[in-house]
Formats: sequence, C-alpha cells, structure tokens
Amino acid sequence: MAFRKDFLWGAAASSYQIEGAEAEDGREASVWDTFSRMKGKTYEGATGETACDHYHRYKEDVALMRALGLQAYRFSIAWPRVLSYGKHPGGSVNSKGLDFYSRLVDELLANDIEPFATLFHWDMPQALEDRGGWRSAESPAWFADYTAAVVRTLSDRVRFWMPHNEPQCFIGMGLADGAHAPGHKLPWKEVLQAGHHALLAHGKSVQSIRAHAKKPAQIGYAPVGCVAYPANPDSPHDIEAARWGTFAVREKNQWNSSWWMDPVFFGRYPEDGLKLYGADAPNFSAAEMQTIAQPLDWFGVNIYQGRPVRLTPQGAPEIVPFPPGYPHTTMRWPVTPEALRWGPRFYWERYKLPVYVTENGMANCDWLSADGNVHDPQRIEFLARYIGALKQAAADGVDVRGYFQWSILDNYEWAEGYRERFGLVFVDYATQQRIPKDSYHWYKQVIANNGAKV
Ligand code: IFM
Repeated sequence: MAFRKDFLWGAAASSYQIEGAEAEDGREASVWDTFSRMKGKTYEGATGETACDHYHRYKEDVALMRALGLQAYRFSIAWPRVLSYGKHPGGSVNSKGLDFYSRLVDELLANDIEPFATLFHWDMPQALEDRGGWRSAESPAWFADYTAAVVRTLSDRVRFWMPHNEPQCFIGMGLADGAHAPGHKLPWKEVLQAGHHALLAHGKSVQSIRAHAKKPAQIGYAPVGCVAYPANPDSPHDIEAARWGTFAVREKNQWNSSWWMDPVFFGRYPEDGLKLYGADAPNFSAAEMQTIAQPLDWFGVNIYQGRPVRLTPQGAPEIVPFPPGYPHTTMRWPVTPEALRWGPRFYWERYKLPVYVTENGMANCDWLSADGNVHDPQRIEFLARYIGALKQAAADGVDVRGYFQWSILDNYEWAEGYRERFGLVFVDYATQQRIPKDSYHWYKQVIANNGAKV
C-alpha cells in the first residue's frame, strides 16, 4: 500500500493572501482591497495590504520550500496586477506585474519545484466589479482575455493550470452571503446567473490556455469538495448513501459538489439542482454548456472536511449528526480524515480523471514558544490522519496523483483576517520573520519517504 512513485508532494497559497505590495508596479485595486476596508467586514479590519510581503520575499519563501523538499507549489496570479483597466477599459497588459510571476516561476524551476498556476483565486479587479463582475455576461470574455495574457508569458515554463479556485466561495460567499468580497446579498436567481458566467469563464479560459500554451498544458480545476463519507465504511449501504450525499444538491445554498462540477465534466447541471432551484436556475444555452465542458486533464479538489452519512433501516440516506464536543479546528471545521479517503474515490469514479488534492490542511492556535520554536502537534496529527486516509484511497485503486498542503505560510484568511493560522511556516507579521513549525519538519519526512510512514 503506497503512493505512486511519481506522486507530487506540494503546498499552496494564493496571491491576495500572501503577496502584499498592493499598490506596487502598477497593481490596481481588487474587490478584496475594497471589501476589507469596509467597516466590520473582516476580523480586526485586517486587509492584505502587506500580508506576508511575499512579493518582496518570494526568494526567501522559495528557499523554504526547497528546504522542505517540496516538489510542487500551487500559487495564484492576481488579475489586477497583470491587466490594467485604468489605462484601457479593455485591459492593457501591465508587464511589471506579469514580470513578478515570471520571476517566481523561474525561481521555482531553479529549485526543482513544479509550478501549478491558478488563474482566479478571488481577487477580481475592482474596475470589473464596477461593471458588474461575475454578474455581467461579459465576464467570461474578460477572463479569457486575462488568461491569454498570462498564458502567452508563462506557458513556456508553466505546464499545470487551473482557471478557478472554489466557485462555491467566490460566488456563494461573495454574492449571496455577503461574507466575502464583493459583499453582496443578491437574490438567488442573480447568484446562480453569476455562477453560470463563472463556469462559462472557466470553459473559455480552458480554450484560451489550449490556444496560447507554448507547451502542452495540463489543465484541472479546484472546486470545494463537499464530501459525505460512510458512517460505517464496511457497510455497502452506507457507502451508497455517502455517494448520494456527496453528489446530491439538497439545500438552496452553494455548498454542494455537482452543481459546480457536473457542468464542467458532463456539460449539464444536475437534475436535482435544477429542480431544487426551480425558477432561480440560471438561463443558459446548449452551446454555453458545451463551452463549459472543455476536456480537462485532471480533477483537482480542495477537501477539508466531510459529513458522515448512513442508510436508515427505512432505506433512506441520512446525515449523522456529530456528537457534542466533536473534534474541530479553530475554524470550527470538524476533523474528519475519512473525507480524504472517500471524496477522491467518489470524484474519481464519477469524473474518471486523475485526482490531485489541491488543498487540505487546518487552522490551529499556533504561537511562538519560549524555546523559539512553534509546536503544532495537532496539525501533525491532523495531517497524518488525512494523508493516511488519502493513502487508503490510493490502496483502494483511486488514481491519486498529488497532494497540496494548505498552506506553505500562515496568511490572510479572508474575513478572518490574521486570526487563523494555516501554515507549515509561522509568520510573525510584525517582523515578517518566518519560523518553520514542527509540522514543517514532519512534512519534510513525509515527502522524503513518499508517505511510506503515514
Ligand atoms: O484560505 C482558504 C483558501 O483561500 C481557499 N480554500 C480554503 C482556505 C482555508 O479557508
């Protein structure tokens, strides 16, 4: 029972969460610059103005990745760094901004680290939000143009691409819940229409990558995996109930898998979702659905948690409530390693593509100890169990190709500001000192022995 020999061990981060340098080299404002400055929207009013100052410290950060033995690094490109809408309403390329990613990619490759590039990890240019953002029917074309600008420059060196990170969050939390930028609370019909534009933007972006890539591109996707797992893993009935729980669209919110995945892989919205959303379902054409469903090379998914599901004696699937005092992280997310066994399995069975876990990790209450180190035994335990469950998926025959720990550094956790620490490396935000945590040293061993001991 082992991970394949060429299994990729990675870690991830995103532009707004780590870069800082918000007004440097021609970067324009994003929706997060605006939203985080609105009163009461983020914990302690925190913004990404400086974050981890990665824009200036990327060499030091890549050196930390190298020392960790990291084989792949998943980063995102900030759209408002790369295209300037201030100078030209259609967006003109800001070569200084694009150069930053060129330097980053060179640094990664010089250190034998494979770059995995995400094109959209939530920092929509404010200038485009002012024109409707994802609500605008023009947004897929904007995104395709932006994709082309990036791919023309980086694709001689970057092979792995993902257009979107977690549409459930930037559409659902950004446009329905108002908890994330741009902070709208729109009627569900408008939310789903914007979601449709985002999916269409995904399809057009894939077309644009294929059209402009200088080397054969490997394209994936990174939605949230809303996973259900069998309450009793030995019960075929519970396994079937969990499969249902993973793909059913049960509630009128954004938290499901298939609404955001089936269009991309099958070119259709799931029937139960269309029924549930009813008149609120988006308007779409057959041609648009075809565009969304561009062939992809791999299936990426961000998995942090799952829900146990069983089949009742009456034969109906039901979610099993967690007992009082169940284990959870500081985000209040349940600790459910099972999600990393069953999620990849169910997605692989349904979408039939090699699976990369593009994010997994935990927020913990980490601090610098008097001995000068950061001890995070809970993260080590968490990761050992989750990676162990992923290994079980591989042993079950699932084609699992890689794993990205979220995150390489502590960083800006959106509306939670700097309260939540997800990193393998502790960041002292006052001094920008980086201190590898115990989990960093532990993960180094995992990478070195290809997960043999988890
Ligand atoms: O920090 C986020 C990331 O930006 C998207 N996925 C979940 C992480 C933890 O909340």
